[in-house]
Amino acid sequence: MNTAKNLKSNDLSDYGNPISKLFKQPQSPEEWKQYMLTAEQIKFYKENGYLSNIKILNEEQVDVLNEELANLSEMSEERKKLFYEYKSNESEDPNKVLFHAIGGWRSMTGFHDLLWAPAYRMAAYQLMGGDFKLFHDQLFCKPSNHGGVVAWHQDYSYWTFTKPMNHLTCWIGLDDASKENGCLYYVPRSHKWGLLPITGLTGNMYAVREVLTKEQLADFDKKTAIEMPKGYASFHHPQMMHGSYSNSSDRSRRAVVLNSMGPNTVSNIANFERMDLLKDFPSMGEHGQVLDNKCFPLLFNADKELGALKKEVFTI
Ligand SMILES: O=C(O)CCC(=O)C(=O)O
Repeated sequence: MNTAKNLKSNDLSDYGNPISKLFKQPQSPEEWKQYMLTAEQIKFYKENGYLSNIKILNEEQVDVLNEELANLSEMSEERKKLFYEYKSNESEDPNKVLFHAIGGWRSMTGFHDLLWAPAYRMAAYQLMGGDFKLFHDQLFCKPSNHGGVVAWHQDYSYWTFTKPMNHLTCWIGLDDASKENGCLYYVPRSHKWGLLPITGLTGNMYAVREVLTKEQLADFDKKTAIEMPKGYASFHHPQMMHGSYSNSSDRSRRAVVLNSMGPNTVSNIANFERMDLLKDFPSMGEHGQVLDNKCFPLLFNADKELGALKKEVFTI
């Protein structure tokens, strides 16, 4: 069990630092080196819009997070209210199940501390090209045999209530992910297509096809499956076309997603037409205001963490 002692608040967003010993933090700039991405990896991300197979969690850490997920059914309604969104089944197919929740870091110690996983923080710093804040986290879990799809989409289509587009997604598997149990797929280089409209997340896998050009449709032939062992991550660009098929295998496919943003990201709610979706989200403040409250903690401060080493660290 991962315990955090002497916490006064049940709302873990009151803690802008790790609260347990689950992730050992580097104690010097030198200790960050072991997590650094190479220049080749950064180049790959830039060209293709994603970078996969980055180890973030060891077995013990995966087990702790999965135990917290297993205990979710017993969580009090009071605590569940800390989630920004909680859908036991978001699948539009009545025969399938897709658990999707946003904001789990506010009520589960392990998921809170995951935000400070050093391998995640270093890679995200390099791929974002600077200091960054938490935007939000997400859980996407497909049970064995009848796990639902996540339809092809671009993340930023859903996030236009913030600007500029300076976001990064990190998908971390909590089960070994393969084609059979519904792993993530990408269309390499699709981050250069420009922004597409929302066409639905959990119903028709191919709904997005209606808004694509002939060339973009042809690019789908190059789609690539991101098969990875549990504890490994794939990072992607906010305009990356991605999705995942159903799970009819006899294994579950659970994942946690960390969404980060640049430190000067502002609220862009003036013309946002889906404000109802944000009703339980942290306050977005006034239109044009920097997102700056306890729910958007700064996760990496390069001057503080890296000091003089900062000059040697490749970023995008
Ligand atoms: O876990 C999945 O299948 C989908 C995840 C996703 O859409 C994302 O990471 O942005």
